[in-house]
Amino acid sequence: MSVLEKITSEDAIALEDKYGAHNYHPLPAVLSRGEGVFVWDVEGKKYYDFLSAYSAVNQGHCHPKIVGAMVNQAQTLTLTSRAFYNDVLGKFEKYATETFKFDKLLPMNTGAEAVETALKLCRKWAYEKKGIPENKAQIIVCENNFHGRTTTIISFSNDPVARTNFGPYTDGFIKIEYDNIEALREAIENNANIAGFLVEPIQGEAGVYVPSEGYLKAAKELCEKHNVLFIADEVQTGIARTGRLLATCGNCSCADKHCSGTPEVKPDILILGKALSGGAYPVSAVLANDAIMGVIQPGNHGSTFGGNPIAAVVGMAALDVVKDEELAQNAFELGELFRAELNTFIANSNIVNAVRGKGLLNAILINDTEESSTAWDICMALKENGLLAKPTHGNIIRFAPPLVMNKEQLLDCVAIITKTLKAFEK
Ligand code: IF1
Repeated sequence: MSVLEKITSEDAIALEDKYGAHNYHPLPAVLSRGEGVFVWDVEGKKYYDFLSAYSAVNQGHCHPKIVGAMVNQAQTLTLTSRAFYNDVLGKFEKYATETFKFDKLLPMNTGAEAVETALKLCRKWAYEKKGIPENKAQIIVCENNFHGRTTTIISFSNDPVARTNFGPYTDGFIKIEYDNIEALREAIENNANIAGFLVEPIQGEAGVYVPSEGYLKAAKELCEKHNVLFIADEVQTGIARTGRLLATCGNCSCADKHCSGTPEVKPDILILGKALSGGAYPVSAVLANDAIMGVIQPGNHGSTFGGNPIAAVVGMAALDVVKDEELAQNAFELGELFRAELNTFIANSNIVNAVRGKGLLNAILINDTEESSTAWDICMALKENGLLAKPTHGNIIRFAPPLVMNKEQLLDCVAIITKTLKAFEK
C-alpha cells in the first residue's frame, strides 16, 4: 500500500489495531489534514481541534512560518549530533534563554526527556552544591502528577494504569498533596536531604486542577528558604497556553512583546516541551541559571537528536509566532470569554457541574461518576457535531484549542459544546 493511496477511516483503524501496540484508546477520528484551528478526517469532515495535541499545537496546525523554517532546514542540514557544532543551536539557545530569562538551556526532544534531565540536574546540584550526601537526595512531587512515562517518572506516579507492573521503581521521591502548602512545609522542614520540588503550575492530566491563588508563590518562597530547587514542569502549561507566556508568570500583566521578565514565580529549573515547537517536531528544553546548570560537564547528559538543527530553527519560529501573534494575550482574553459562556450554561444545566482553567487550558466536570461513559459519549457526540475533544480522567473533559483561535470561532465552538451538552441533560 503506497503512503499516497487514499485510505478509509475503517481501514486506517484496522491497520493500527492489527499492526500497532494498543497503548492508546483514541477517539475514532482518522485525521489526514490540519490547518490553524481545524483538522479534517480522511472522509473530508472538518473539525475544530479542541485538544491541540495536548497543548503542543498552540500556534495552530501547520503554521506556515514554523513549517517553512522546518522545510528549509530539512533541505539544508538535519542532524549533526553534538559531536560537532552546528550554525543554529546557539542562536536558539540565546533566543530561548533571553525569552524566558535564564542563563543556560539544555536541549532535548520530548517532555519526558526534559523532565528526566531536570531531575538529574537537580540531584547533581544537590550533591555538588548543596552538599547532600551522595545517593540521599530526595525530590518532592505531587499526588496526581503527570510528568511523562519513563520508568523513573512513573515511579512517582499514583496512576495505577501508568505505574502497575513497571517496577522495580526508582527511589528518591516524596509525594505530597497538590495545592497544600503545609504539606510542602512539613516535607521540607523535616528533611535536610530535600533537593527539589517538581510541580505542574496547573495539573493538566489530573483534570486541569488550578491551584489556589498564591500557592506557587508560597511554594517558591519555602524552597528558597530551605535551599530547595523549585522545578516547574511547564510542558503543558507553558508557551502561552494559560494566558501568560508561562503559567508561573502568574498575574504578571505583560504580553509577550514587552515581557518585563519578572514573573510572579521564577522557577530555579524550567521544563518546556510540546508547543516549544508548535507541534511540528519534538523539541523540549531545560532552562536554569549558571549556578545550577554549571554542574553539567561534558559527558554527563545528552541525546542524539537533542539540539539538532531542525529543532533549533523550529523552536525559534515557534517562539516568534507566540510573540508576533500575541498568543498569550489572545489565550487570556478568549479563556475569560470561554469560561464566562460555559458558566452561563452551567447555571441552568444538570449535566455539567463546573468549568475550570486558565487561558485556553480548561476542563468541564460532568455530573456523573468517574466510572460512567458519559464524558466519552459526550466527546463522541461533539465529534459528530464537528469538534474534537477527549476526556482526561473519567468524568472530566479537557478543552484546549489552538491559541490562534479568534473570538468568532470560539463562540462557534461554545455553541457546538452547549448544544451537544444539552442533549445529555438528565
Ligand atoms: C501521553 C497526558 C497530557 C505533560 C507534562 C511532561 C509530559 C507531559 C505536564 C511528557 C505529556 C502528554 C503525554 C501524552 C498525553 C499528554 C497528557 F494525558 F498524558 F497526561 F497532556 F496531560 N509534563 N503529556 O503533560 O511530555 O514526553 O509526552 O513529550 O503520554 O499519553 P512527552
